[in-house]
Amino acid sequence: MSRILVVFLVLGVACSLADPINRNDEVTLPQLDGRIVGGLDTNITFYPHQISMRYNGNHRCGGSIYRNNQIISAAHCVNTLSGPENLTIVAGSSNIWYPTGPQQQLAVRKFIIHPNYRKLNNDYDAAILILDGEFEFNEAVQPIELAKERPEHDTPVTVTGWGTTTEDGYLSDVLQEVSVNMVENTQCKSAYSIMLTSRMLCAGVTGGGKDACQGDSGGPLVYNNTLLGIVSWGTGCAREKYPGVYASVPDVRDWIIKTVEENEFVGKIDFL
Ligand code: 4AZ
Repeated sequence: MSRILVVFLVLGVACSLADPINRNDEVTLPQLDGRIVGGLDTNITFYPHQISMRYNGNHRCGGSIYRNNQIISAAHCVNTLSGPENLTIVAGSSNIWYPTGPQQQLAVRKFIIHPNYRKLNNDYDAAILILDGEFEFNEAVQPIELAKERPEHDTPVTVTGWGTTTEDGYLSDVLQEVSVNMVENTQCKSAYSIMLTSRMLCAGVTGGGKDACQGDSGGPLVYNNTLLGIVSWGTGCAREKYPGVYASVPDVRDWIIKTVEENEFVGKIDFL
């Protein structure tokens, strides 16, 4: 009896493995046309404030150059680290695997997380990284100014990075750019409810397909050549009705300016 059962079991398993219908059950994901998600290859000289934050040499997050020795990124990119050891900042290259020019790399001296950062919902998701040394500015390495206010609903804004090109996909080797539109917080609340705070802003496109994704975190959302947002979080990537969420730079601007001033000389004056 048990032998007959085993034969049936083996036959059943063999049939199900050979059955093409089973393979057709695999979920077919929508084919998106590019990277970041839905973006295009770009050149660092168009986004010379963009940096790659590396942990033990591996790309971890994006960020933006604010001063020659100071980087703006996301708190959640560094809050799980005990200190700045093993963090480096790479500027001046479009490609994270194969440098496209004279890229510059500096170690991180210290990082400062926004004092109101809340891990639970990523409120105030901003951090400043003070570098060990200074970047030399050129056409591929430049600072960016801070936006003073939010543009109105539907205004096109641009996000860049080397993050994954699909949810759970791979990082992009070439820097990606994608244009998304401002989504008012009142509307964005329909996706994120009480998780969305007034220190966050949302951007996306109707129908989805364009967004920041994992590895873009900490990187810049740019409007009018100013830093408007810091890539922060979202439900998946590029999903319809789930815009990307960014730390709103106009809402953490005063803290950035104060903190940058307080740390102006850290890492610069070693002889005092
Ligand atoms: C992340 O995990 C992440 N679609 C970044 C951005 C978005 C989602 C997730 C927004 O770093």
